[in-house]
This record gives sequence, structure tokens and C-alpha cells, in this order.
Amino acid sequence: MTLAGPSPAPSSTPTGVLGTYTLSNLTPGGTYTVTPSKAALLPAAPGINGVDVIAAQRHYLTIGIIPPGCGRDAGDVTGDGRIDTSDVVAIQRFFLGQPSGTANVGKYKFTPVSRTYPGITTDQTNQDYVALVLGDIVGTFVHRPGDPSQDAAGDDTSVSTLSGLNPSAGEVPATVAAVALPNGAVDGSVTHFIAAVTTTAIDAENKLVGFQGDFTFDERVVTFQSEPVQNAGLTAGDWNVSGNVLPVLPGAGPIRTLRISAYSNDFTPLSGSGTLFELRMTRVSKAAQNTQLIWAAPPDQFIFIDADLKTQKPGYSASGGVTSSGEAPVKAAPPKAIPAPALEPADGIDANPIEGNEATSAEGNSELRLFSRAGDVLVSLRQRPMPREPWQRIRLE
Ligand SMILES: [Ca+2]
Repeated sequence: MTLAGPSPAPSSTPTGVLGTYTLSNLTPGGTYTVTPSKAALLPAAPGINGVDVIAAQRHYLTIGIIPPGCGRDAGDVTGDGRIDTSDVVAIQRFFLGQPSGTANVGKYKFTPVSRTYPGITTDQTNQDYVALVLGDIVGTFVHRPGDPSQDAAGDDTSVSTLSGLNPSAGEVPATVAAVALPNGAVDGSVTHFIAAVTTTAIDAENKLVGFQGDFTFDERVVTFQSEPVQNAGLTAGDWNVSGNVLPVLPGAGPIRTLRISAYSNDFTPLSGSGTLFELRMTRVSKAAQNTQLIWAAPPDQFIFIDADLKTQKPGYSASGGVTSSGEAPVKAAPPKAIPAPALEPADGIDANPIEGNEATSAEGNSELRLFSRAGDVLVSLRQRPMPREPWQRIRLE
């Protein structure tokens, strides 16, 4: 934190380890304004994560109202005086390391904004400021109904934002046996492909309404499409399932991290087993190669988040991998076909029929036929002999 006294002698000083500060060399009787500041956190910084996302969503849905105070202030990251889906999405984007669309998440907010000392002549003591990090809702406020230790400490004046979220504070034992990253091979002819992340049985009674996690991959073998993940299986309903490859300095790699954040828009809990969501991957290498997919170590490991903002790891987080069989062999060039009008071929219809175009019927009439690939006649045109009826020979004069 730096403190600036801009008039009449501007100066600034960093605060000590315990937040203490001294501004000296001031002119007795001068008027000074002290303004605290602190550099904002960078996107994906520790302390703001899926629990904050769900805390904001829970408040918006009026399932768990955040009382007025630091927690609510921290949740209104757009600064419009309320917590709604804009705030939820901005916090999620910050957690995912997105460079934009994060509103004020990660910025420090001080109360009061500044202190003014008119005609100061003596030392001042107890000149504290309360600081919070916008978006870090659960770091400043945790209210879990029925949790006496939290209720007893539910005092908005005691704030410790700098420690951020203690990821083990709200952890409960696992109720899901395993979550597994996909493990399989991709054919050399395939560029984009879908792979499922799967889970063992989840009981709706455990109220799991969100999850998050990081895993690493080798970007020389695979990478992810612009929307790296998608709803599927247990999240096929009204879920927000988002992902982002975390940014790194240029030249870093080749092991990169995909971060995933998901929550139920309407707080319908997960229920069932099988596909939890899907990865939208792209094969990079043209040579036969493989990459492991490995869940990150704590605090970035895969966790479920329940409707009471408690977290739980699955009993087992299974790694996965993708094996690429390399580029497909070059196919022989197809024979040159007669140019045909550019048409969108429909399923099962050969836009360029090459045989059976003309036949002659037993009556001696010419017939033009178009065949499907399966050999069915799609179109048959026959030339009929012109009947010589008198009504066809009327002359117009
Ligand atoms: Ca807001």
C-alpha cells in the first residue's frame, strides 16, 4: 500500500508488514490528504475462484443473501450497487484468467477512500483503512447457516482480505468417488474432436452446484478451441461451463494449463453419473505423439462446490491422455470428373453422378436418369414421341 499526501508536499510511503505507515517531513499547520492505494491483482490470481462465483450467484438467486458490508461490497464488481449475473460472470472470467470482461475484479477498495487533515500539528494514531478485494467475496465474508464458528465471527468489522480464501476452511469429505479426464486415441485424419470428462455417481442430496479445476496438457500435441469446454451429460441443463487456457509469458510452455469453472445457473444440483462436461480439443501435431492430461495440485485441483459454498475433492481425480496416431496417409488423387454445377450435396446424394446417365427403353425412347450412390433412381426424364393430333397443328395467322 502506498499513501500519498499531495498538498502542500506530496509524498508517498509503502506500509509496513502489519500495515503501519508514517508520513513525515510535513509542514506543521499544513493541510494534507492521505489516500491509500494498492496495485490490482492480475487475472487468475489466487484468492478469487469458483466459490466466489457461486457466492455471487447464490446471492442473485436469493438463495444465500450476503449481508450488507464487506462481502456485499466485494461482490458488486461492476459498481452499480447490486450483485447480479454481470458480477457473477465477471468474477468467473477473472478466475479463468480472461484479460477482459472482468469489471473491477481484483482491484482494491479502501474505506474511507481518503482522510484529510486540515491544519495538522501533531502525530495522528489509529488512522486505519479497511481494504477489500473486489470479487473476493468469501475471503472477506463467509456465512454458512448453522456454522456456529462462522456465525460467532460474523462481524463485518474484522476483515482480513489479504489472506484471501482459505481453500480448506470450507472443505467437507468427498461424496463422489472419482472424476476422470478422458483417455484415448485420435485418428490422424481428425483435427477437432470432443472428449468427455466423466464422473462416478453423484447424489443430488449433496447439492453440488459447481466445480472447478486446472489440468495440464502438452500444447505441441493438442490445444483447445475458442470455446474450450461445453455442457454435456450431467451439465446438459442450465449450466454455465467455461474454460480458458491460462496465459503465460511468450515462449513459455509447452506444458500449458486449462482452467475450468462451472456452476448451475438455477442451482439445480448435479445428479447421476457419466459425462460431467466435454472438452473441445484440436490436434496440433502431424506426427504420432501423445500428451498426458493431469489435474493440478492443490489449491488448483479439481473440486466440487456445494450450495452452502463448501468444497470437496472427489475421492480420486484420474488423469487422462490423448494419443495422436499422426497424419493420415496421402490418398490417391480421385479421377477427374466432369465439371458440374456447384451444389450442396445432400446426404446420400451424389452431386456428380458418373454412370447410368442415359439408357434406352424398350419402346425406343431416350431416357435420362440420375442415380444416388446407393444405386436408386433419383430422377428419370423420358422423351415421348410427339402425338400427331390435329389440335396440335393449329396455325396462328
Ligand atoms: Ca454489480
